[in-house]
Amino acid sequence: MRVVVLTGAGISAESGVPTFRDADGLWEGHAVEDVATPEAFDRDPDTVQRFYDARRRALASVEPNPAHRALARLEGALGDDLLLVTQNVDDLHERAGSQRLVHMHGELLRALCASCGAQPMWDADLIDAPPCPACGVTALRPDVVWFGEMPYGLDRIEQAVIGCDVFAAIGTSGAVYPAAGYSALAAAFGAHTVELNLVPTDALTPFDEVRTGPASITVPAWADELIAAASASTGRAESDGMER
Ligand code: BV8
Repeated sequence: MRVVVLTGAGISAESGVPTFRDADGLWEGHAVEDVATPEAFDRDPDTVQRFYDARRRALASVEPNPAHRALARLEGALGDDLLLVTQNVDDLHERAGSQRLVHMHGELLRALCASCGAQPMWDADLIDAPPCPACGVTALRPDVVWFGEMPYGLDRIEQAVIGCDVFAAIGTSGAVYPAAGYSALAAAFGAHTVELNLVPTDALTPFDEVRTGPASITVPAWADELIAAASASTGRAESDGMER
């Protein structure tokens, strides 16, 4: 059973990482076009650097929650049959143990050198324009995909979505493309699609299954069902093998 999971800010909400579009969301204090576009960075780099410096610093005080840990357990059971795609730029999936992971919108803990293209791991502030470790030029920005920029890993993601049997969208409002189009793509290729969210989103192509509630409750329950199904099918295959 090949599974693709797409996560959004909602999976990290219970860890204390603010979402974007909920009541107390990140965009509440900032207009998106003022902090998450290349034009904003060109116009006012300090505001954008401070916005991401604050979010990078905040990572030190948050922990993965049971939803992140459940997806790491699911990877342990499914191995290469699971691909975890996240729109999130926090490192909570990694800290929970997930390894088969694509950060399609980049990572807070990585910088990007606008001069040489290096993407060094980075946990300090960028507001003081430190030199790039690779080329020495003071041209480091957050390695985060802004609106109008090409997300990372699109080919790998699309291949996995087209080939999967189950597609789950967890804690995402479905407001941003191309991520928001993956559930329809999966459905078009015959996958069973599941949404796990506090509230159902009005996706263009309705999900086959919707589980509402906080991710820390719904994701472990859903993951444990898949783990049980995967071990049952492995058990059947082994017993068939023994009977032959
Ligand atoms: C691009 C920066 C060219 C990082 C972000 C059609 C095709 C392709 C592109 C477009 C298109 N139409 C429009 C576009 C352009 C644009 C776009 O989508 N605009 C929107 C506004 C219409 N897309 C782009 O520019 C993308 N690049 O298109 O490149 C291209 C062209 C063709 C094909 C391919 C490429 C770049 C998009 C990336 C933008 N960067 N942020 C950062 O600062 O973090 S977007 C931002 O929103 C975040 O990255 C975030 O990941 C993303 C989505 O938000 P969510 O994660 O869903 O969070 P949100 O707050 O919205 O929702 C939270 C959800 O959680 C809610 O549903 C809530 O109910 C739920 N929840 C809350 N608490 C809980 C919970 N669920 C469970 N449990 C809880 N406890």
